[in-house]
Amino acid sequence: MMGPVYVITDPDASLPVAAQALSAAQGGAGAVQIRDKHISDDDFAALVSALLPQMRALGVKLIVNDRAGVALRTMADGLHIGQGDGDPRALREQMPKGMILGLSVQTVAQARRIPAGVDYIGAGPVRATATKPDHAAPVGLEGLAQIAAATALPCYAIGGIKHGDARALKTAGAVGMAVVSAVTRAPDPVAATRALLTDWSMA
Ligand code: TZP
Ligand code: MG
Repeated sequence: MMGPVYVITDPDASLPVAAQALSAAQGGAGAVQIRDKHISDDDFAALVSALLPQMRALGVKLIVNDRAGVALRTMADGLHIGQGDGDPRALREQMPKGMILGLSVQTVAQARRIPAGVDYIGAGPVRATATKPDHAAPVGLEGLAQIAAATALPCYAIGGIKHGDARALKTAGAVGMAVVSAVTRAPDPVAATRALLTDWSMA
C-alpha cells in the first residue's frame, strides 16, 4: 500500500516541512505524513493542498497527522491518528472509500482491539526518542514483535528507527519503518531516505 519507508515531517527541523516532504518523496519514501502540532488548520490545509499534486506525481501517499477535517477538506491520501484522537470507526464513516486510515498502537492490548476500518498501524515507540517528548514507554523489538503478531494489519515500526534497523524490524514482523529524525535531521534527506530504502530491500 505505501512501501517500506514512511517519513514523517518535523516543523522543528531546519528544513521547511514542504522541502522535507519533497526530499523524502524524491528519495523513494512510499508515504509522507505531514505532522505539525502548532500551525492552524487553514495553514495545514494550504500546505497539504500545495504538496498533494507533487506527491502524486511521484507516486507517494500524503498522510495528514491528527486532523480529520484537514484530510477531508484537502482529499489527502490518508489520515493518521493516535489513541486519543477520536474513534476510528466514526472517522472511517466520514472518510471517502480509499482514503487510508492509520492508527498509533503502543501496546498489545491496543493491537487486539483495533476496530475495522483501520488500514495500518504505527507501532512503538520501539526506542525512546527526543522527537516526541510525551511518547509512551518504549516497546523494544520484542514488544514490536508482540504487537505485530497481535494484529493482521500492516505494521510500521516507529520511534528511534535508523539506518541498519531494517533486518531486525522485518524479523519482528514490521512491513516498514516510520521515521522522523533519520530523514528530517539528516544532512542530505534525499540520500538518507534512499539509504533506508536500500537497507530495507537488502535486509
Ligand atoms: N510517534 C511515536 S515515536 C514518534 C512519533 C511521532 C517520533 C519518532 O521520531 P524519530 O525521530 O524517528 O525517533
Ligand atoms: Mg495524534
